[in-house]
Amino acid sequence: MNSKEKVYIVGHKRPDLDSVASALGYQTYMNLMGSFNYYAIVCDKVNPLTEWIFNEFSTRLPQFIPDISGMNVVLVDHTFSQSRPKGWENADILEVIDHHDVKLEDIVPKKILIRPCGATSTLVTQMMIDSNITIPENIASILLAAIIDDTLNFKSPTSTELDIEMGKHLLAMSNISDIEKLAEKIFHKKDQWENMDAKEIIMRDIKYEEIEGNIVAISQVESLDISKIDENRIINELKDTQSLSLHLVMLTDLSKGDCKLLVVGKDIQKLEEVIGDKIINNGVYLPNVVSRKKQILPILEKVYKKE
Ligand SMILES: [Mn+2]
Repeated sequence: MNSKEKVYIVGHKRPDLDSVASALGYQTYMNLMGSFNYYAIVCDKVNPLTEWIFNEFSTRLPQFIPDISGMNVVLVDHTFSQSRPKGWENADILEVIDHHDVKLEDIVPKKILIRPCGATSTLVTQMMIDSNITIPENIASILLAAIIDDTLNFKSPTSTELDIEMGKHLLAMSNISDIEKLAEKIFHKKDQWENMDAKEIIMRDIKYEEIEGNIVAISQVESLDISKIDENRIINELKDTQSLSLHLVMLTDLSKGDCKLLVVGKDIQKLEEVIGDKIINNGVYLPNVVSRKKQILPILEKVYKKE
């Protein structure tokens, strides 16, 4: 590859704000470092929060390209093949940048940056800070919004010192005056569940995992008041379409910092054993649980590794 060939930076399917923000952040970093052949793109429709944040900070959304076949790409905010954009098998994946668990046995990127922290936007910010780059105000604002979104305003157990440190740098370069107010707006923007049908609620933020050959799914539904969400509609939809060992829907209450877990699947009993509680009418309350990656996934690993 010569240095004039285009390289596309892309987040996962069903992109969240961090996925889009970190792609644009990395493009900005590469451009400011003198590489003008890097372009952020999105491979799927962005969510309403992302649309609102980009609009709020007067920034155009990255170009929509649904198929990355034949392209040179940098994957941000994901590594799992299920999350990769369409056509990844025929793309040249040069680089990955992510803050999740890694699954790369099927590709060999030349550069890999994986660090457990709250957001990919944090990692991209760190590159710019380490290179003494002054981040443009709109980009700093969008990156900060993405970190707030992914770390639940630095309150999630996935949030690290690095997120807080980079958050401070971004705040200084952004045009955000009140971070608490922005966080509140972000959480309200995400709280559109009442207007969605059950299938949409389940699919909006879903992650599939394979644990010891068992396929499970965990949907994350974050709300300021989960009592407004109709649990039965979701449970019925899960039952109608159920084909997994376990499908969990986390109804995460952002104001209380806990979660009602909805569960459908053949392995409910095994799950009860691990959490030490009864799942009644396909639901169980979990105090102080908000994180899919740090809290729910380890429970599922215990369910299947005991066997
Ligand atoms: Mn992320």
